[in-house]
Amino acid sequence: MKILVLGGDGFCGWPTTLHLSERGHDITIVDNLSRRAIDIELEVESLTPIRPLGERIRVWNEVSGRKIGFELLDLATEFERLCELLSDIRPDAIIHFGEQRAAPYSMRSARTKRYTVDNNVRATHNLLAAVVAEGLDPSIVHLGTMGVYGYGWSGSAPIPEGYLTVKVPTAEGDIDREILHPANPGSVYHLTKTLDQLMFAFYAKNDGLRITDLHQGIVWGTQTAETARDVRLINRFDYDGDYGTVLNRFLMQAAIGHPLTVHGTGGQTRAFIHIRDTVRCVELAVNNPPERGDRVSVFNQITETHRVVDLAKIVGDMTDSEIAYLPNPRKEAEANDLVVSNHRFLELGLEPTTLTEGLMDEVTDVAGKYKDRADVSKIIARSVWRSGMETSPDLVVKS
Ligand code: NAD
Ligand code: USQ
Repeated sequence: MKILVLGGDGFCGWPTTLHLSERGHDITIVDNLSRRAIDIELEVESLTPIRPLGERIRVWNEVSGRKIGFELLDLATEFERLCELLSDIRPDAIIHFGEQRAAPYSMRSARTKRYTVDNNVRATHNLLAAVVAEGLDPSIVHLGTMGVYGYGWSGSAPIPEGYLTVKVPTAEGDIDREILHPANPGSVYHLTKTLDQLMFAFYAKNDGLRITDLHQGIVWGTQTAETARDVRLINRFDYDGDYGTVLNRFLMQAAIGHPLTVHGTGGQTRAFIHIRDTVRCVELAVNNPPERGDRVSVFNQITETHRVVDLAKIVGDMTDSEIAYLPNPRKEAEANDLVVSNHRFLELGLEPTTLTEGLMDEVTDVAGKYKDRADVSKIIARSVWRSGMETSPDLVVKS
């Protein structure tokens, strides 16, 4: 298949690109390298030494014999160029990872809130409008987030895959209707994913676009079989207070002897998936698109759920690390239930990588190996959800 990977230089996009290229697909990456620019803005680097995208692509060609195309393009602002690219390539599938994805970064300031909305909403809408304008019929696979559902709204009821059956009272009695699950975003970033959902629903209904929305949990791990083939193909590993996600942060903190930074009580329950399962799920979604005229196909792309404090205890016990309970910089429930239905991927044959597999390898092979690259002053999360909220001072000071 000819596949465009939007955001193919990022943490999920790069390993997905290599996974699909290895399986013989003809891939073109579209990326404006904004994630690398944000590293410069935040004065932080991936813990792993990622190479420039051109070098990554050349090395992949050397080790696999396969070619990957690259178009430096801003999805949010370069609509005409996007149309030209679509009409030149006429892709069979488009995988859309190309958005600003950190909740803390999206809450940092009025500027980053506006950037996140402008970037994400325009990128998604430009893609949909360009596909329609060019008269194409690719299957579109978008990376959404579990955070569109919010946390705790439905108590212990399992979160369904996208749609909820509700009873609508009428004069003739109740009628059953399936509606998009109510949106309950917890940050401006998560808000943009709920807006994406509405755009997808509209374009599926009005234009018959074939769209799959993958509500993915928090991704952990770093490497896949393909990114591990040469050190120059290594995937990025974010550990800073804005972009680092909770489990990878704990793994990195354990590796450098930093206390594990639990926000609040750690009673927040979240859904998780290993990066190796992310790439497999995206492949399954590309191979199982909806039909023209179908509603948006939604999968919950998660393999397990855990409380943050339990993750800290697992990592702490394994590595003899302390746990630090810090003021929570976010406005979120102290504790929540989370039961998630994920049977659609399991039925398609996904065999999940569980947390117990590979956790220690991550600490030693990745976080431990590159620990000297860590800047400890970037660890504490300082982007607050409302001005005036308390944050922790640094727990470890640079020597
Ligand atoms: P990332 O920031 O590492 O990668 C995103 C890529 O998109 C970057 O390379 C960036 O340069 C590019 N990009 C952003 N805006 C663009 C634009 N306007 N034009 C062109 N390129 C643009 O993020 P990631 O962790 O790989 O996440 C990818 C997708 O998966 C995101 O949409 C995110 O919301 C979703 N997701 C990620 C996680 C996670 O834990 N990482 C979990 C659930 C969902
Ligand atoms: N947390 C800590 N300590 C830390 C970091 C985080 O206790 O050092 C807590 C947070 O307060 C939060 C939870 O861990 O309660 C998860 O935070 P996170 O940064 O790991 O994840 P989140 O902000 O939700 O965002 C990440 C990705 C985002 C994706 C989302 C999937 O950055 O792109 O959409 O996970 S989900 O959470 O399922 O919506």
